[in-house]
Amino acid sequence: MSDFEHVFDAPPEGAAADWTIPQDWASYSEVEHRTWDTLYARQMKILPGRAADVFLKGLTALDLNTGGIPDFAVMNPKLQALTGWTVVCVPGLVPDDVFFDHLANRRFPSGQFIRKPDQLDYLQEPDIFHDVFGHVPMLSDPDFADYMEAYGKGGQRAASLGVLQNLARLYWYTVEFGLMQDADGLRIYGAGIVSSATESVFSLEDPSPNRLGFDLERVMRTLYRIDDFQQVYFVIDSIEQLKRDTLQDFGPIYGRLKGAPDIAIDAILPTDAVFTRGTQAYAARGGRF
Ligand code: HBI
Ligand code: FE
Repeated sequence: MSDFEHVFDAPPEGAAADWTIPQDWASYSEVEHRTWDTLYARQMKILPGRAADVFLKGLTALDLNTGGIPDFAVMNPKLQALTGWTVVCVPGLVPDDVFFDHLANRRFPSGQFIRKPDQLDYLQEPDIFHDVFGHVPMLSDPDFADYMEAYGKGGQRAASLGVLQNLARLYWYTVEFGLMQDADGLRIYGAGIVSSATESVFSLEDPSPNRLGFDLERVMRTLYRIDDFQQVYFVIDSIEQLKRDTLQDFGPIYGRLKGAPDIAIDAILPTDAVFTRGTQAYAARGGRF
């Protein structure tokens, strides 16, 4: 199962058996380095007061704003010293089993390429800005680092049990589009949000989406959209809660999920903790910005 269209079935020319390729940092053009700088500067105008402290702290610790696309040879020793994670380059989306194997071994696969100057606001495939700016700061937090490794290991098991779509929803609504109740209010930590100028604002401030308390089984039953702003965001109390909830044995949960219907993307259940009852006006007018 994959949500995306452009997944090859074998590593392309020049890629290793695990789909990794060299970053070849010297090959990035001036335009590509400037694209990183533009995106970085734009997010830094938006994220203070919106991104979770843990994300901003990780971003600072990794020093990703030294001019142009980060060189993994410089970034990786810092990340490795903090949590034992490293970042490897891949050509783009990789098959699920390859993705999980990297995560299970504390390697985060990042796209090698960066978006073109006319794609600053939206692209569906994860590029190096989404993968490094969006994902890597959180990997400097020890609890989140453990959570991601557990997700990789869980993915291998979920695939063999035929419940990968349920586990993929957990990833979507936490790692990609998660919100957190920080000491000072609601904050974003999901990589899909913090790497997007528009969704950084929409996810917190637009009256359209529902914002609901995180509940593991509920999230695993909830449909999602890959091509537009989310219609529902789930709020965790802390990374520690996420880690605690997900380090349990998912066997009994998978057993219950088999008989349980999916939950609609805009549903609010009587059991939900409601932070915002959204108007859903954005989706009702057809969405896409
Ligand atoms: N490959 N490079 C890359 N990045 C991803 O986020 C990714 C992937 N392959 C599969 C995948 N994500 C998801 O479909 C799994 O989490 C289920
Ligand atoms: Fe991502």
